[in-house]
Amino acid sequence: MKKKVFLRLRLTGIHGHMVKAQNEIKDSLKLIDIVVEVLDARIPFSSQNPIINNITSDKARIIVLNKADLADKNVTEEWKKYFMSKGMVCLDTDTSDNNCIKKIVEAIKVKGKEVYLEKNKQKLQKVQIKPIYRVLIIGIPNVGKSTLINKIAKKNSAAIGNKPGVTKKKQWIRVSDNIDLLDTPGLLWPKLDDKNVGAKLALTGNIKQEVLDVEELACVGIDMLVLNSKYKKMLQEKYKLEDEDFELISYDILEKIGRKRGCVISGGNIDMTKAALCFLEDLKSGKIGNISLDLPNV
Ligand SMILES: Nc1nc2c(ncn2[C@@H]2O[C@H](COP(=O)(O)OP(=O)(O)OP(=O)(O)O)[C@@H](O)[C@H]2O)c(=O)[nH]1
Ligand SMILES: [Mg+2]
Repeated sequence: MKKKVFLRLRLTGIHGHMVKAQNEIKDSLKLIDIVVEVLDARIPFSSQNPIINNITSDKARIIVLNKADLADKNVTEEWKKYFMSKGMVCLDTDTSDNNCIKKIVEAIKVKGKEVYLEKNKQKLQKVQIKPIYRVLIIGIPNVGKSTLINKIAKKNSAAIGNKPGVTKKKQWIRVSDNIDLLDTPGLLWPKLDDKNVGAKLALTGNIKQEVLDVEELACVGIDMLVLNSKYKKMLQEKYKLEDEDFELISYDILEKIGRKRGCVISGGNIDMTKAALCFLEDLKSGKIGNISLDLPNV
């Protein structure tokens, strides 16, 4: 069975509410001391919104590579080196790990103090004894911004959910006596014309799967994994594929995966939509292994 693989993104409707979110964030920036940009550790390049760079360029910034528990650890280390070489503070995190949360709070306090001292250098008035650091948490949908805030606050103040677009409006949350965090709706750039970026965002769950043809997306995902010998091996082990199976086109590999995953319908045929959904879920949730889809400097 053959099928031409071409990924079509149907992304109508994103533009309007993203522009609104962007304007809201611009308004809030006046109050902000530090910007914490949350990226998906599996796709730091594809999950970095260039608009965020533009609207926050004059602010102190901390880069958080979240969901590091799902990413390829060596690649994440490379990304940390990359961001640090650009003079940024960069931390990799898994929001279920309290040590990661502590490190973020520590980094906010260090940066906050720097910003505060710089801001008050010229002023003659008495400086506050305990300044309050105002922190904007920003990033594309579903990277874990609200989860991170709740963990830092040690309470459920922000709504979370495993789908993009859970946070609808900005919300200030006091997380300690001297840190206020501003949770914002995920900000996705309106121009998603890079086919690879769109696919990577969908493969990691940062844009809704419904806007894509799931079978095509699964094929693109398989192609990406097969290109990397380490990930190809993970795929082979997970679905008990034979070496010869990799001579097939991705649609036929998906059919094999569907068979292994029990997506069989009458006549022994494979329900390809179900096969695609199973594969995509396995990939997204880390069941195939720790996989990163973006490498630094590519
Ligand atoms: N594996 C893993 N999952 C995480 C991590 N942090 C958050 N999540 C999950 O990611 C999903 C999205 O989390 P949210 O905190 O709602 O994401 P958000 O960035 O606030 O999303 P929007 O409000 O839609 O912009 C939830 O299912 C979280 O449980 C992490 O470090 N590792
Ligand atoms: Mg949220």
